[in-house]
Amino acid sequence: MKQRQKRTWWKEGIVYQIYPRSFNDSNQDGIGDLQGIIEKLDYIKSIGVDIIWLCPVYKSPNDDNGYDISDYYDIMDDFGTMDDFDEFLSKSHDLDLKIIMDLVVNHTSDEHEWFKESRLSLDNPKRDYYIWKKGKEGGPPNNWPSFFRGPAWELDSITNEYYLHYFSKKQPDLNWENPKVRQEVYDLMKFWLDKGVDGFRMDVITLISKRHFNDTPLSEFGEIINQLYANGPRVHEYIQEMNREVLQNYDIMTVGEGPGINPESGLNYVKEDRNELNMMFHFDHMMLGFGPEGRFDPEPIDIVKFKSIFFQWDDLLKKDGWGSIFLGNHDFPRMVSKFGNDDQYRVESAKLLTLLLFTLRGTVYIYQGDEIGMTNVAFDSFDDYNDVEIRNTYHEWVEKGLDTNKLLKAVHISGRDNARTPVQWNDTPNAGFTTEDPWLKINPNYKSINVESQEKDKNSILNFYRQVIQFRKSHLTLVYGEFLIIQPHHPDIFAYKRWDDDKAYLVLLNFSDHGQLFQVDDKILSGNPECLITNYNDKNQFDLNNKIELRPWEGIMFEILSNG
Ligand code: TEU
Ligand code: CA
Repeated sequence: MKQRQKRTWWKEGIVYQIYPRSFNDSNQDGIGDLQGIIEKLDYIKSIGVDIIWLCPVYKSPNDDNGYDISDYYDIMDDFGTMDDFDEFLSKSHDLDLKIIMDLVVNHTSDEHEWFKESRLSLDNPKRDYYIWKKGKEGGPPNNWPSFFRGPAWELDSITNEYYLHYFSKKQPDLNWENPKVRQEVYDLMKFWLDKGVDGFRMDVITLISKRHFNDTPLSEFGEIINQLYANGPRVHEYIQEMNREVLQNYDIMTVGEGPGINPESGLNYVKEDRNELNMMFHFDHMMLGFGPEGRFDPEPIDIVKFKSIFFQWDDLLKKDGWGSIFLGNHDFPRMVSKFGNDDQYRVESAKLLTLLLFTLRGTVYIYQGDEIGMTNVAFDSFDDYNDVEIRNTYHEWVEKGLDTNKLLKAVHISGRDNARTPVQWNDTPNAGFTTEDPWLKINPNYKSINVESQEKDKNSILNFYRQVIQFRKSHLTLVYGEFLIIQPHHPDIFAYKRWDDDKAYLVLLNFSDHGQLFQVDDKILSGNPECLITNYNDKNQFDLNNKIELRPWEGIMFEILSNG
C-alpha cells in the first residue's frame, strides 16, 4: 500500500481554539476564566476534539486582550491563578485532551519588567532587548506603519528615542538579534513545557527577524507585510535554534502563525528535514473579502480563488510538509458569516463549511462557537466595540474626517470582535456566559443560537460536527489521502476527490443560494455511489447521466470507487 505520510497525533488530532475571555465566566465578573473552561471540559471532549489551543492567559494589561504580555511566568488576574491553570491542565490530560499554549514572543507588553528597564536609559543592560532608534527630521526613524493604524514607532520621553511596535504602542517588538532575548524565550518555553503543556501556537513568528530599518517605498499594507515585515533574513536561523534548544526535546506540536507567507516561503517553516515547526497558519483564504485598503475595505469573496488557494497549499505541502485547515479564529469574522449565508441558510451553510473543514488534508482547527454556527454581530455604536484594531481605526477615521458610518458597516462585516462575543450556552440572560454585564456584549441571537438547544436537536450544527468528526477519525483517508479538485473553475461548486488505496470519496459543496445542476464524468463516478454525509435531512443522488441537482448550500460526501 502506498506509504501515507508518517502518522502522528498532531496530524490526526482535531484542535479546538479557546479565547478564554469569551468562553465561560465562573466567578460572575463578566469575564471568561480558567475555572469556566474547566466547567466545560466534558462538553469540549464531547465534540470529539483532541487538542485545545488556549489563547494567551499570561499576565497582561489587555491592551490587545492578552497578546501584550507583562509576565510570561504568571496567569492574568482576570483568568485566575497558576493553581487554576495547573488544574485545567491536569483535568484536560485526564480527559485525554492535549493543551497547546499561545506563544507571543515577537513583542511583549510595555508593562513587562524587561521594557520598564529597557526604557530607563541608553546604557541600560536591557536596552537592546527591544528596538530603539533616534527620530529623523523631527519624526519617527522611518515610514513604517503599524498593523493597528498609525506609525510603527512610538517616541519615549525618558531617552527621547523611538521604539518599534508592529502592533499597538503597548506592544514593543523584542530584538531577536540579541541572544539574551532568545535565551529568555527558550527559558520561558521550557517552563511551560516542563509543566506538561503539549506545544505552542506561535504568534506572528514570521515577523521576528527584521531586515533593515530604512524607509519603505511600499504603500499597500499587505505588500509591506509580505516584502518587508515577514520572513526576515534570520527567521529560520532563530527557529532552528529554538528547535535545537527546546522543541526537539519534547513530544509536542508546534504551529506558527504566518502573516506574509506564501506556499513557497511557507514550506521553509514546515519541511520535516529543516527541523523548524510542524505546521503554519497561512491567511490567503482569510484575506479574501479584504480589499486593497485591508480588512475595513470589504469586497465579495471569489469562490474560484478560494478553491485555488486550497489546491495550491495542499499541492505544495503534500510531499514533505503538513497543512493546517481552518476557516475562523479570534481575528476574523465568524466563518458562517464570512464564507456562508448566516441568514436564510445559516444551518445548511455552517454544516457545509464543517464538511469542507473535515474532509481536507491537514490538521483541522475549529474556533469556539463555530460548532453551533455563531454569527457576526452588528453593534450600533463604536462604544460597544473593544478590539484595539477597531478602536484605533475609528479614531484615525475621525481625525481624517472620514465617514465613520461606512467604517461601522465594514466592522460589522470583518471586524475581529465578531468572533469575540461570548459563547452562547443557553437562552437565559447573557446566554449563560455570565450573570453580570459581560466584558463584550452578547450577540442578541443567543436565544435561538446556543449550545443547550442544539444538544437536544439531532439535526443541529453541533451534532453535525460530532458526526463528521467521528467519521474523519475512523476514516484516515480523509486525513492522509490524496486531494484533487474537480471543475476548479466552477464559480459556485467546490467539488473534490479524496482517496488512497483503501477508500475514495467525492465531496460536493454548493456555495450559493440557488440550486445548481452538476455533472461529473464517468472517470470519477461509476455505479450508484452511496451518500455518506449530507447537510440536508434527506439524501440526494446522481441520475443515470451522472448529474445531480444540488440544493442551496447543499454539502454532500459520497463514497466512490477508489482508483488508487
Ligand atoms: O495576529 C496577527 C495578525 O496577523 C492578525 O492580527 C491580523 O494581522 C490583524 O488582525 C490585522 O488585520 C496575532 C494575534 O492572533 C492577534 O490577535 C494579535 O492582535 C496580533 O498577533 C498581535 O499579537
Ligand atoms: Ca470570570
